[in-house]
Amino acid sequence: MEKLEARFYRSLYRIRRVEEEVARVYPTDKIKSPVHLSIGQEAVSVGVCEALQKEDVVFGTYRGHAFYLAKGGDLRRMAAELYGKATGCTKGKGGSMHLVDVSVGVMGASAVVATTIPQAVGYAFAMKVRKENRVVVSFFGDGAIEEGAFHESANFAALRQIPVIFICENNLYAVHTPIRDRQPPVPIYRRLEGYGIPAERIENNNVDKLYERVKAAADEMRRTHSGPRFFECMTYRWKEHVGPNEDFQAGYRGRNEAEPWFENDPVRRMGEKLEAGVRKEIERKVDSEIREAFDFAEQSPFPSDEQLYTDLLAGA
Ligand SMILES: Cc1ncc(C[n+]2csc(CCOP(=O)(O)OP(=O)(O)O)c2C)c(N)n1
Repeated sequence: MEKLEARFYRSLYRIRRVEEEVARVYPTDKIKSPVHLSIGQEAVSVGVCEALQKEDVVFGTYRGHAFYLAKGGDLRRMAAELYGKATGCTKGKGGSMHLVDVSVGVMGASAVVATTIPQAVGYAFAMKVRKENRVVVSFFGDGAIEEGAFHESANFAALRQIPVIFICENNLYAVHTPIRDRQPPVPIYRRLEGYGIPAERIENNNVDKLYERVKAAADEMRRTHSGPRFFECMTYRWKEHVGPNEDFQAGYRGRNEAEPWFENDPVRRMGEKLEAGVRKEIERKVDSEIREAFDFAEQSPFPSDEQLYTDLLAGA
């Protein structure tokens, strides 16, 4: 069986390179939707999704390329979606912020902060009622903690012992406002004690630790149908909030703060654990997959006029 490190590296490198390609193409205006890149934060999606099984499901946010790919989403259909093409995973109507691939358990993403948290809890509640042995993961940022939807969801999940794993990607910012100006100085995970939800913090983009802890939690949930868990994952966004560029000149954070995160790059570090030949072969295959997927996106048609009116509202 393939070594865990090789699996991790393929997923980490693939997400990084896809997003670098998005950043490269973006100025041409061929990508028709705003993009919120996860460059720097890939370890969270990879650590979590590698710990899940195919039939487990994830809900997430507008910063969704990483979990979409880590959970097994189709890269060609994702690239086409960014281009607004009919072959995209939501037929070109959702764009980067609304990626879905139900066939691999990517249940959806939303541009509205915290809105997919109650959806994840509701889905997990239905699974519990049906006594299914699956696990639901809800990804969200530190900003979502400030929304009522998060607290109502946490309360309900604790009360009904719903098998949902909350993954808070704490990158220290909501758009340009640092967490210290938005929240009391108590670590997020500690605040979950108030709901009686077991919670812990994973420091430092630590993909191995996150994998190990989420796998243990998911396995236990499957076995015992136990209630919610919460992980606060410390990570850092390298690029601007929305768009393909760096923004250290914008004045709300300095490059010096980012330097330790650059030095501790989990993609490079995982690659260094592999034998050079193995690493190069992974990179070669991923690079050619990306070229092929972006060509597919470029060559695909836009939706026709008639298609623009389908799939917008559920049938009455
Ligand atoms: C309900 C709602 N309020 C405000 C916004 C505007 N908004 C978009 S992204 C964002 C910051 C969210 O930060 P965080 O949840 O930490 O996620 P990150 O962007 O850091 O991944 C805000 C306030 C929104 N999209 N939805």
